[in-house]
Amino acid sequence: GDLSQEDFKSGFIALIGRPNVGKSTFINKFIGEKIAITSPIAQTTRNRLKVILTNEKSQIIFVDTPGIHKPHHLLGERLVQSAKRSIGDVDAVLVIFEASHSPGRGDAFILNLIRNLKIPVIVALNKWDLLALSQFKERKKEYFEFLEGTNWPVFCCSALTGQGCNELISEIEETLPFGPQLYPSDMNCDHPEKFLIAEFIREQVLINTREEVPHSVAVSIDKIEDITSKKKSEQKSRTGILATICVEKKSQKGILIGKGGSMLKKIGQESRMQIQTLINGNVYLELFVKVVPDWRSKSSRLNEFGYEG
Ligand code: GDP
Ligand code: K
Ligand code: MG
Repeated sequence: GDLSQEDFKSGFIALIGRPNVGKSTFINKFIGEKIAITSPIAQTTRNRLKVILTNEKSQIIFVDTPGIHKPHHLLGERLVQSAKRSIGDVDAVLVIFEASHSPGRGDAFILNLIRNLKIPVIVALNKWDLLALSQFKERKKEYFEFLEGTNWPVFCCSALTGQGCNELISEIEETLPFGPQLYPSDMNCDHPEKFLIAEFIREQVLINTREEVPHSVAVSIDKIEDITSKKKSEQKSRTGILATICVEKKSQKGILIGKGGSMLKKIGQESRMQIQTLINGNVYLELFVKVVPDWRSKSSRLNEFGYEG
């Protein structure tokens, strides 16, 4: 017979963890396509991104948060505020630790932040794939000692390989309250495409320039327009996108453009591929680089780039 509406579960779960533990990778794994941006560089996720996983029994809404760390400037403070605010609005928390390391001071900081929460907490020990068989027992023991007194369920898993992820999803489903479906079944992300396009470009900047252009980079999308040819023979859709990459220093602009424009070309080509997959059509992408001194310290600038205060 029909599945009773009363059996349906739905709710919000915040992903909490230090930078680079794999929060965004988890989200992408669950959804089965690339939504959250991931990179080996910390603080890639700046804005809270909601990702929605719907099946016949439940709707899980993940809230991806920026990695929590000690704030060094205004942007850093906003990242921590944003993470804290996410915890305030949700039904449960998924806290992710990196099993490839023993628990350290940064992990203790996270633990203290959530220790006294009144909502359920689920623990994922991620990157389990990086451990040698001989390390399993010892590392598990370290984390169980670290988490002593919490009674939270603990899952060993790998967001990269998918190992242990189904069990984790089942536990999250169990934990969520009974409730109606909140978003349409085919909606898997709450951000407009424009936001994701900017994030894809920013990701390629971070990947290609590594440490040389740090987190003082922001991307604004200036124009998106349909430039599909009117000719019947060229029916494939084509979207034109103009975007500006803002950096703080003139030297960073130089690095971003590269010798004879080679770096900017590479960033453009690689982000164009990602955007084409996202919007399922051809893309013409034009990138500009602009120096905006000190944008991270200016409140108005932060608002302009979408970082709510
Ligand atoms: P976030 O900052 O917490 O969102 O972390 P990301 O999802 O951006 O991941 C940071 C880095 O760790 C990326 O290079 C990922 O590919 C890598 N990573 C994430 N999960 C795993 C995992 O389970 N195993 C391994 N080996 N690498 C992972
Ligand atoms: K990251
Ligand atoms: Mg992230």
